[in-house]
Amino acid sequence: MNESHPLKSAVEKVVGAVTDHDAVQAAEIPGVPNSLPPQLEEPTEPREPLPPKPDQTGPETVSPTGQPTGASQDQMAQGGEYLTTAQGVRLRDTDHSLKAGPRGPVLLQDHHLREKVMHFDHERIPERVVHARGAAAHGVFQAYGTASNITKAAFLAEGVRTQVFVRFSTVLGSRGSADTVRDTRGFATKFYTAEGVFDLVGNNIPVFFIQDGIKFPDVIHAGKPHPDREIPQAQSAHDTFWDFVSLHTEATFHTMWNMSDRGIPRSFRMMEGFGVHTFRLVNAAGETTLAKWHWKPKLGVHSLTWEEAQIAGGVDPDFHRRDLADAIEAGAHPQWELGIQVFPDTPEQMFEGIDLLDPTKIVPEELAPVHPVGLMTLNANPSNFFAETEQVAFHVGHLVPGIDITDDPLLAARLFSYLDTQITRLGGPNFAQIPINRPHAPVNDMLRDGFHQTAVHRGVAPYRPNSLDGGCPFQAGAEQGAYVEVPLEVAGRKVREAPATFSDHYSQPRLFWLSLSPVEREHLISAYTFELGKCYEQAVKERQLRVLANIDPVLCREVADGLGLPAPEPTVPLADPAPSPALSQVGREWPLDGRIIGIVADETSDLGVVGAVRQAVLDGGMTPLVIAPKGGMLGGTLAVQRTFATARSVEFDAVLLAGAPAPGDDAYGARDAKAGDGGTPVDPRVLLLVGEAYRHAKAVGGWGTAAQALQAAGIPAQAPGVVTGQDGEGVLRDVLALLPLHRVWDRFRVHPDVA
Ligand code: HDE
Repeated sequence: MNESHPLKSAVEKVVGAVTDHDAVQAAEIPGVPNSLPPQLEEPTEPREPLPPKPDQTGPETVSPTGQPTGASQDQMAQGGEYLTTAQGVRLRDTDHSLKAGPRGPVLLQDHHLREKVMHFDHERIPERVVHARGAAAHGVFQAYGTASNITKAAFLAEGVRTQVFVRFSTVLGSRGSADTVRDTRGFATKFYTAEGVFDLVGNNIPVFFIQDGIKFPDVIHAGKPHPDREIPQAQSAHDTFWDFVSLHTEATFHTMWNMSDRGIPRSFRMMEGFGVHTFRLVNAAGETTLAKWHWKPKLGVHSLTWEEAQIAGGVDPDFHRRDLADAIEAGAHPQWELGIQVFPDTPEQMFEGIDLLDPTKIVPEELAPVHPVGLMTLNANPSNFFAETEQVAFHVGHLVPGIDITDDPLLAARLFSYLDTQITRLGGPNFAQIPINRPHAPVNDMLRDGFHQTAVHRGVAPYRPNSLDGGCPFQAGAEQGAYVEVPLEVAGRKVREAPATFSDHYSQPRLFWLSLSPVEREHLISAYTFELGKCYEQAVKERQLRVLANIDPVLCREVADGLGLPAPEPTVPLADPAPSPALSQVGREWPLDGRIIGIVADETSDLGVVGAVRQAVLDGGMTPLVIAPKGGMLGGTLAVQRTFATARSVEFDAVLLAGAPAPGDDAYGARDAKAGDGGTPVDPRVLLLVGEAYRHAKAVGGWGTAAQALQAAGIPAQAPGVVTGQDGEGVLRDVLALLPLHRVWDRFRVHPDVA
């Protein structure tokens, strides 16, 4: 994000020295669409397609059978300077159909028209049945070697670097739905290991709604829009969801996580990830250990406020997608430590009274610490969303030697479902050959033919045993790196029932409640009240209140109060668990990489100071966005990224005012309803911006005449997290000192009973 920014150097490479001020500043601010700015007039000379932007890459160029080709990624993309048919024949005109005379009928013989429209007609594939909305990035995982005593997985051996592709997602919404809805987030990682692909298909919440995979269609049908009107989109605030979870009380804990701040993350970069199930790790000696996977973000766990999430859903439905791509483009590469909680592999598969096969339970980190085993860095954006993010196919059954499954009944259904669903979604059984899914290890599988077969197999004997192909491929033994299932004893009566150890649905929700800070509890109360308040059916609300009564009386009473209903008594004795401080997101400090700082300025601001503050933000690894009354260059020197009309507070982690801008020329309701009646001495959009930032407990700062603007916005000068002064860079320093806590938590008022 400075002189050496990759986009700037790429632009320089193509157009020569970049001297234009605008281009330099554009290069520092992520988000431009291509690696070269377009010229104003329609180009008249052909040229090769542009390379991807420097922050982008594509799948490794291994062959469909996982073998290195040494080919450059350019060869996966289309090339040549002239338009062709799909058969490579050059075309003279793609703007007019072939007709019998300019006003005559279109001729059936127009092969180009037919090919073009035929292909377009089939551009869409089915979206994922869940997790349809997502964004992804490439990266690398480097192992610490700390897990080598308990797993022989080669990618976890010390110093081994493994390419990864990670897709984050929401669960309920359709592909075009908003990013910031209240929902669980998917966190799926594909490790292209030397021993084949390992997929860690997790969520940002450590538990699940159901204990048995046979209930997955039920919970998803309940959460998806109502089947008659197909509303509401991408949210759980409706009757069918609460009808189901209030009856199916094993969903209580997961529902509670969704209602907490975890359900509305600030960024994919600021989420934890969890494998949810307990897995079985195997070391070289064949010894086994039970383990749970955790991803710990280097930037900490951070969430939106509900109002921010709602505003962002409208003003920037791509909020999380943009955040991830922009951060990577800006060089703020997000990192997570992979960690494991480990438990002895006893016949009971229990730990401290917790059934490790129950995916609705956590093991508090205070009981079983998370041991770091490696570091993941996401360092490149995909170069084509469809080819990579849409076509990537994860599967919990993509395991490598050293990692095995347990008898978690939720995991069992997943082991079937992921392979199965790809057949519909990706149109046949050969999806492993799609470039983003190709293993980076040689494939010799005897699987043959099928739709979209892109390998050209040799040999005549894809069967075993054979002699015609010399008996090949041979089966490997464990010593040749074969995947060998742990030879466990299996016994039992054939029944359809859950174990008694799965029956406690309330102790851990109570543990969660007791572990949250007062502000987080308030957010939980308001989320339940909001969601149930959107339900129509009284019985559904009352039934869910009964569930809440079994968690905590204050939680239940406050929600009941908001709904205008009496609070019921608990039906089970309330547990008294020790709180788990690790569950709270409040109180710790985190780095600021890739944060967005809005700087409001106009012609009356001291632009030298604004420039210096802007540069200091860039130097701190963050993105400064200059917000001015109109676009273009402020004072002829400072590129404007947002105008008072286009800016909205939700985009910024902190807002700085370089003065108190007078109303812009367009500050009246008919032009911009945000401006209302106008008539304020400071532009009303600026007052809204800073007022919202203040309300959302963000740091706010200003210099020059900014104090007047803050006063006009009703922001008390002495309020926590409000910084004013005459020295712009000093104000920035004080504001940045507030940001590591994520919010100015003291600004939220808390009900005395909740504190
Ligand atoms: Fe999934 N899930 N799931 N799930 N899941 C899918 O697979 C399923 C569950 C998760 O970015 C589908 O390729 C069943 C838990 C993620 O492409 C499907 C059950 C966890 C993603 C499927 C579960 C997850 C999916 C839809 C209960 C966290 C997105 C498209 C037994 C540990 C992956 C697809 C991506 C996607 C089935 C429960 C995580 C239908 C049957 C628990 C992150 O196969």
